[in-house]
Amino acid sequence: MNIPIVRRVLEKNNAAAAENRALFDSLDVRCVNILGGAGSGKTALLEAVIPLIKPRAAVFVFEGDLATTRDAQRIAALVVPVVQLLTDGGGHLTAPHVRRAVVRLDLAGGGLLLIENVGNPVCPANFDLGEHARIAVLSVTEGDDKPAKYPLLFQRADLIALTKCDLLTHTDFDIERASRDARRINPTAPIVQMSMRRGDGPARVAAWLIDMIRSNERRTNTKLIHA
Ligand SMILES: Nc1nc2c(ncn2[C@@H]2O[C@H](COP(=O)(O)OP(=O)(O)OP(=O)(O)O)[C@@H](O)[C@H]2O)c(=O)[nH]1
Ligand SMILES: [Mg+2]
Repeated sequence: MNIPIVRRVLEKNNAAAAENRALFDSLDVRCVNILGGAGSGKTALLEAVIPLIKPRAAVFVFEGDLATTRDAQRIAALVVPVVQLLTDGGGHLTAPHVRRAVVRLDLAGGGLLLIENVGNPVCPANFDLGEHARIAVLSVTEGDDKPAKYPLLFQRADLIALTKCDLLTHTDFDIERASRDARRINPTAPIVQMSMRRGDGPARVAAWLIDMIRSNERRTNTKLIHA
């Protein structure tokens, strides 16, 4: 007798994520998943960082949202290939969703694929998309207790961006407290204080991303486009 088996959603997702990563590796594409709460400044970070990377490497963007193509339109204004991934109410992107979108881009020349996940500090952290690295975004207007309250988001991050630092004086956000809690969960990820309003931080994040592309190129022996 055949017993029906329903696999856990995460197991299915992890298998698809492994396939995505293998595909990205075969194409010399580095993929970065950008996660954080709604309105934390993910798209603003991309808008500030992409122009700094574009002269050095091909950049592609997936924009994850519940509805609208507004973020994709903001990215398209930077003249980089972008695909809007709509979840129609879902609170996170999944690896199969990313896989379906990959065919929309010509990734054959390699480069950097930046995926802005759905604005949500909880669910996206559970879903591997096949990325090589994660950036966790926390704005100072969200409160300094968030690294302790949403540990998975920060635990699995390779870089933590503290955004909207120009608003620090208008909040009770304590950078020391947030950093200490983040460090306890994740001792190694760099914590970058950013303000897209003032232009603080994007150069550091861009350098970190370019470094990541370079290390991969050293590994695979391919070359960066030099400006
Ligand atoms: N003061 C200040 N405002 C910022 C900064 N970065 C972003 N904002 C504002 O914060 C709001 C949200 O920014 P977005 O970049 O759209 O945030 P997001 O995380 O992409 O939002 P979702 O995609 O909806 O989750 C916008 O009104 C931005 O103008 C910053 O550094 N300083
Ligand atoms: Mg956005």
